[in-house]
Amino acid sequence: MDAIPSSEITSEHVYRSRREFLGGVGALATGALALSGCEAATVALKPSGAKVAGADAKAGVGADGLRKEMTTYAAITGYNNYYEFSTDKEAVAGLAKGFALRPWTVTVGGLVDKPRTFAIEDLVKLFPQEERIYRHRCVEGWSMVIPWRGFPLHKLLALVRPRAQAKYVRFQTVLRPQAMPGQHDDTYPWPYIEGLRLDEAMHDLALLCTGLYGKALPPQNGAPLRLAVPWKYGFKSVKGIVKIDLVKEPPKSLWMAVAPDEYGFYANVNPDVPHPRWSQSSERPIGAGGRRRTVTFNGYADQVARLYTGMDLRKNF
Ligand SMILES: Nc1nc2c(c(=O)[nH]1)N[C@H]1C(S)=C(S)[C@@H](COP(=O)(O)O)O[C@H]1N2
Ligand SMILES: [Mo]
Repeated sequence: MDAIPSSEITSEHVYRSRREFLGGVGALATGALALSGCEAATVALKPSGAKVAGADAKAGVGADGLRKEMTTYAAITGYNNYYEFSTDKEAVAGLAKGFALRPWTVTVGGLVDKPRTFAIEDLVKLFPQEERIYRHRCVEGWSMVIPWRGFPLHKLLALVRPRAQAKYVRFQTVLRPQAMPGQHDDTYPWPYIEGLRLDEAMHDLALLCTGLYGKALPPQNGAPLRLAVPWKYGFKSVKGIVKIDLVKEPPKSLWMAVAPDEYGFYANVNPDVPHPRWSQSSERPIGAGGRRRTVTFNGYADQVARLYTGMDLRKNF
């Protein structure tokens, strides 16, 4: 892995200091950053190292046992799953370096009244960019805590006016084999496809990300536009988005096509449903050492459990 330029390290330091400052002026921070009732906000107001009632601040573990300390910029940008570039997590950043992010368009269509194609630079100007700290749990059993910048997906969907027949949202990653060496590996049916049920996509926690640690999103993290769905396994958080379609049927994701017995459509984080090849009951927080227990919906149950009332989450895994 390449050495991290000092400019980026400085930026992380400044970002963390700003967090601590905001954490110290609760009322202002609440107004500026918080989402009422969201764990994202709770985390945002407890910067690493800050004194938090009932928490082990040093270890970054809250009273609820959940990790709240942000993963370093170096780890978030140096340990990546982005199979279009490589299946080697530490090789992705190097291979993605210089990946062209302009021109870039995002087409939003399908069962909508107002289909549109946006130039990415216009799209990011349409909505205020928010900062949200989310936990990220990869299906492989590792986790991070990531300070994203972005805007809720529901704002974009509202703009195109989904029709009544639209029940699901399908996301498609860019197809650019000349710049993405992994797309020559035909074990995988490129382009990468992911999907959400429309009500999941409309949930305020579903975030379209444009930045990380207060700066532009690096290519290895899915620039210029990637999804973060923090209550689901990481593979649902599709990167390099060029197309979003409102559809009638559940989209077949790349992972469902490759291994339907291992990867379901829902992929909600669930410590009680093991992957066929490993347990999901605990996770390895990157940069923190040791293992932590994994929690249902990755700790976002209060916000999202209502989406699944009456569903058997073992069958709908
Ligand atoms: N297009 C695309 N999106 C993707 C992936 C991928 O290989 N291709 N990997 C997924 C997986 S498995 C994870 S864990 C996250 C990793 O995001 P990060 O590298 O920003 O942490 O991206 C997800 N989105
Ligand atoms: Mo993942």
